[in-house]
Parts: sequence; structure tokens; C-alpha cells
Amino acid sequence: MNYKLATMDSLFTYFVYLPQNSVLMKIHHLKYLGLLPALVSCGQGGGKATHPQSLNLPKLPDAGKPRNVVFILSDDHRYDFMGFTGRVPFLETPNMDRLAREGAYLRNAFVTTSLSSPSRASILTGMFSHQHTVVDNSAPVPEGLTFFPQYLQKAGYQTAFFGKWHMGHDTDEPRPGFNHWESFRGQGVYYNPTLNINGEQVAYKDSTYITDLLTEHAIDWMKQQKDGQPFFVYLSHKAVHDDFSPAKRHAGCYANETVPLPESFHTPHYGIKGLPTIDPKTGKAASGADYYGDGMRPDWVKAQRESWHGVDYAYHGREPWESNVIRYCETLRGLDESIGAVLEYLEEAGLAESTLVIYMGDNGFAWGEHGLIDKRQFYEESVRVPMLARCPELCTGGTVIEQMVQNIDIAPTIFEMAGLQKPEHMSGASFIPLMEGKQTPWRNRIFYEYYWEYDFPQTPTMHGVRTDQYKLIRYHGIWDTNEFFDLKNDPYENNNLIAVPEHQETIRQLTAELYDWLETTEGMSIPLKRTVRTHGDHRNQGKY
Ligand SMILES: [Ca+2]
Repeated sequence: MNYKLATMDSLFTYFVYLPQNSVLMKIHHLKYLGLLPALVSCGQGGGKATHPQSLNLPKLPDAGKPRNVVFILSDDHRYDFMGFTGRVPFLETPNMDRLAREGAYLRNAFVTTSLSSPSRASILTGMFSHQHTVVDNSAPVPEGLTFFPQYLQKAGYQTAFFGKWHMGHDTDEPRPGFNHWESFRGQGVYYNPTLNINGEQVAYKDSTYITDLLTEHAIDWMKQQKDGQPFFVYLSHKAVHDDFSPAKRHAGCYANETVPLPESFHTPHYGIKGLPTIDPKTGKAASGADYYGDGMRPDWVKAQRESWHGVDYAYHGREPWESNVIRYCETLRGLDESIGAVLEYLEEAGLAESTLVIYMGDNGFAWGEHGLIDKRQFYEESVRVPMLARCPELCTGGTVIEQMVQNIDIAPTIFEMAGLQKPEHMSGASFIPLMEGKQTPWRNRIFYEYYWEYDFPQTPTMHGVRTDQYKLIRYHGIWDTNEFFDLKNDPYENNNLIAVPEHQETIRQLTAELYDWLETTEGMSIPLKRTVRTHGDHRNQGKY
């Protein structure tokens, strides 16, 4: 690896990866001073650091006894579909509510790429998608990546993985970093799954429900752990991914409910008026809002309404999208009960006060916002995730954390619980100080990337940056409008201000920051994956 220590005004230090030369990098060219605290606190270093020199991490100076950690990950659970947020009036999630009440609610939690495999790879490696290069849901994990549980094992932890791995479809074989392994290929199934348990295929029958099965096995494994050796559990649910299938005890429980339509549901439908369009009043070609319609919504968004990922042709017409939302809510209840069962076990075992339990979603999910369903885009519903963390010895109940936290922060956070310093190539930071209510420098903006996928070609490649107030989204390789939102005044992103003169300076500054981030983390090229298979989009399905 090629890391160098850079300094700024002798006040702060951070590591910067220098791909082309080995001289110290001058920080002053990073004009975006607002980013510097983020770089300082969160070690915005990186690069394609796939071969760490050692799995032995130095101990933190004030390391205490290593704590047990249970990390519960769900699939496609959006940030606000939890009882206590009030977003969905009928939705009951008493155990998520309990985590928020007895622990911390990280209300501004985001992923760096809103897609299962890239986000999971970022959680496991602490790296951005362009660094680990897991940029779609199909390609296998590249050789040489190190997963954070490997470091925990080295530090003496017993580690276990239960559930959905979902990086590559071809194998469910045990992956490095886990003393105990239970998983399945690809997306898996909700009922009667077959699990690969430490290399052996075990089939379950009699309507065995995957969420319950994984929870039961995770608890059984925790019961077998010996006093004196810390453990780490990665409980990775299939729920609540499409095709939404609730536990039988919850099926139909919300059948008579209605989910309110989001404010941005009705985009200007297919607003292209025919080209070229000359406005008879001005004699000029239509542009800006005259062309894109109210709110300056991009054409790709309008077109996506009628696709697998749009409200007008959701899942290719399988059922009205509203019914999907209801089944999603019903499926969430089983997931919520899993959290409850884990908490109950920890209490019985006398571990509830000292164990860190983190609950998180792997990416967000739109339910009708901008006429879209699913994820991938950089709109709020897609990029925000639910995140709750409980450890009574560290954190007062009812703590609400406002700072922007990301999936790349999970590994550094768990390392702090193990008393370990995070490795240099990881870009995130431990959010334990935030849970403890300590003053700590923190990032004040987040960066985003998504790379176009062969299987779901409706959503273009995009890069973006988000602060507490603004969001800039730049689309790549498509003839369309970029987007800029004032989130303070327009939290649901209804009014694209990209062409408004008074925002041009901010847009220029954010654009520069975006490229500085990509340049300093080796993100200036797009990872390509072999995709030699039939095209899957609905316009050409099966034809080539
Ligand atoms: Ca997902």
C-alpha cells in the first residue's frame, strides 16, 4: 500500500492515498474547507487497498474489555417505516421502537451506494464502492478483499454469520472472517430455505420461515459461547426484500390499510413534448422547466415510472404497487420480532447492558416518491437507512444522533468496541463518541456513487454530494438534467434548482468537492464487470 501522512496547519492529520507518486500531498488544494473536518475525523483516505499488510490491528490507547456485538442487517428496509417515526400510522415495530427508546436513533444514516451488494461490501470492508469494486448485485467479490470480522477473529473474537451474504450468485460457501457460517445463494427464499451451514447443505421444510430460522440459529449460537471470549454476530436478514412474504402469523394483518401517497408521487408524465420544440411565443427551443416540466424532473425518472422500478408498471404488473407496500409492512413485523428475540436473549443471559446491538438496513427504498419504487438513486428515500444502536453501558436511552452516519462507519464502530484501531485504508469513523454524547469532529457532507447495471438499465450512473442543506446529483453518460436541491426548504426534493442563477456558486463548489473526493480515493474510473447474458429489461426481455 502506498499511504502517506499529510498535515494541515499542524492541527490535524490524516492519511491520503497517493496513487501516482509518493510525495506528500498538499491539502490546500482541497478548497472545500467544510470537508476538512470530515477528512480529519473520518480518515477520508482510501484507494483500492485490497491487501492489508496485517490482520493485527493496534489497540486503542483507552481500550477496555472487548464487548460483544450483535449486528442485525435487513434488506431494503427504508429509513422511516418504523412505528415510532409515525410515517406509516398503522405500522407496529415495538422492538425497533424499544431500540430507539433504550438506545440511540441515528436519524441521518446513509449508504454510500444504494444497492444490496455494494452496500454490504462497504459494510464489510469499510470502503467505498469504487474501492472494493463490488458495483452490482451479480459479480463475485474480487479476490483480496478483507472483511472486518477477519480482524476481530485475529483479536480473539468468536464470530458468526447468519443469513444473506449476496455478493455474487454462484456460491454460498463460507467466507473468510467467520468461525460459524450459515448462508444461502443470492436472494434466497422466504419459506423452506436450504442453508449452507459450515459447508453442509441443510434443507428446511414445513413452512419454515427464514427470518425466524436465522434468528433462532443466531440465538442458539450465542448460547454456546463461553464466558471470557467476546463474540460478534452478523445476523443478515432476507426480509424485507421483494417478493415480500410475511410470516404466516402476520399475513393479511394490514390488508385493509392504506399507505398515504408521497408528496412527489405524480411526476410530470413523459414530459417530452416532441423534438425539436420551438416555443411559438419566444421562437426558441424549449429548455429548463419548459422542457422538463414542473420541478425539472429528469427524463430518466419520468421514463422509469413505467418499468419494474416504477409505480405505473411495478414489478411488471405483478400486482398494484399499493399491495406491495402492504405486504412489505407485514413482512417487517417478523423482522421486528427478530430484534425483540435477540434483545430478550441478551437479557436472559445477563448481557443486555454490555452488548452493543446495531440494527441497520442495507439500502433505502422508495415507495412512490417521484413515481419510483426500489433504490439505486440518490433521492432521500433511496439513500437513507434505518439505524438504531443500543448499549446501555455506553449510551443513554432516547439519544437522537443528528450527524450524518454511513455504512462505512460500521466496521470502525465495531473495532472501537473491540478496543482496536481501524485500519488505515478504511474511510469511515466510529460513531461510538456520538452515542456517548461526546463532542467530536464529524463529517459535514457525504458522497454518493451508483454505477449503471446491465440488469436494471433504467437508472443511470450517478455521483452526488449531500450536506445538511444541499444535495447535488450529477448523472453520467445520459442526455438529461443534473439535479440540485435545497433540502432545508424542500425536504422531499420536489424542486430541482440546478439552473437557478443564485445557486451556481454552491453548485460549482460542491462539484469541485465531489471530484476532489473521487480523485483522493481513486474513484476516477468506473469499474466494469463482465455481463455476458441475456438482457433483462422489459423492453427487450429475452430477445438478446
Ligand atoms: Ca438491499
